[in-house]
Amino acid sequence: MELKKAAAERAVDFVKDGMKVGLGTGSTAYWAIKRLGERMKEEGLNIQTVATSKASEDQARELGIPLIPFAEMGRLDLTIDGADEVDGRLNLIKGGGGALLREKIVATNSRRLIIVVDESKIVHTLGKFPLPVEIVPFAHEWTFQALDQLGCRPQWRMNGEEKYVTDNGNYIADCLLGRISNAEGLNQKLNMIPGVVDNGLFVDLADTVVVSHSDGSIELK
Ligand code: ABF
Repeated sequence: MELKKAAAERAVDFVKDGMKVGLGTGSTAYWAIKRLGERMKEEGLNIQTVATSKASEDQARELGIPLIPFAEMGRLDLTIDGADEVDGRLNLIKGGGGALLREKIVATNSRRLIIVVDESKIVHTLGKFPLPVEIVPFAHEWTFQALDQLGCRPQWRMNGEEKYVTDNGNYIADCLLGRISNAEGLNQKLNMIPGVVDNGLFVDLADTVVVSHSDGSIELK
């Protein structure tokens, strides 16, 4: 927890008065949102935000952080979000928390994407973390088969006995790839399957990665 907090708080230093900021999702982004709320109180920081999940939206609302609707977000100055894996090229796997679609839309609409992670998320090659793929409910069995035929080893994400449902009303298949040698190619292949809404590969989207280390240091990549 302390490591996640340290990385998140360092990233919030990049937020300046008047910015439009994208709020990420997950237990690391949580600390960034909390710190933004503190800075608003302490310094009178004036920002507008959009949230990548209902959970983050609720947290922002509780802290009195102004939220703007997606339709009005325009281009964001900065987004701070977590990740499940980060490789040496700053490509990412995201979506373990189930918010990958909104996260990708918000990240793509941001001038700068800052990823906040502790050192455990840094990998040489992406893929050990199961890659989430968001799938529309219509004909989802067929889409699942298409993923299987691609060699993705998909498994439905479950919520008890039921399939997990995203904030957008879709399902998620987690793909047990092990090793992703060509993230860009796989990203394109997956998103060409009809029924796939998007997947958790974030290729060439992160501008800065803030990594907290167990020796107390913070690294900017
Ligand atoms: C979101 O939260 C996701 O894209 C990623 O799945 C997850 C990271 O979780 P945490 O910060 O809780 O480890 O950013």
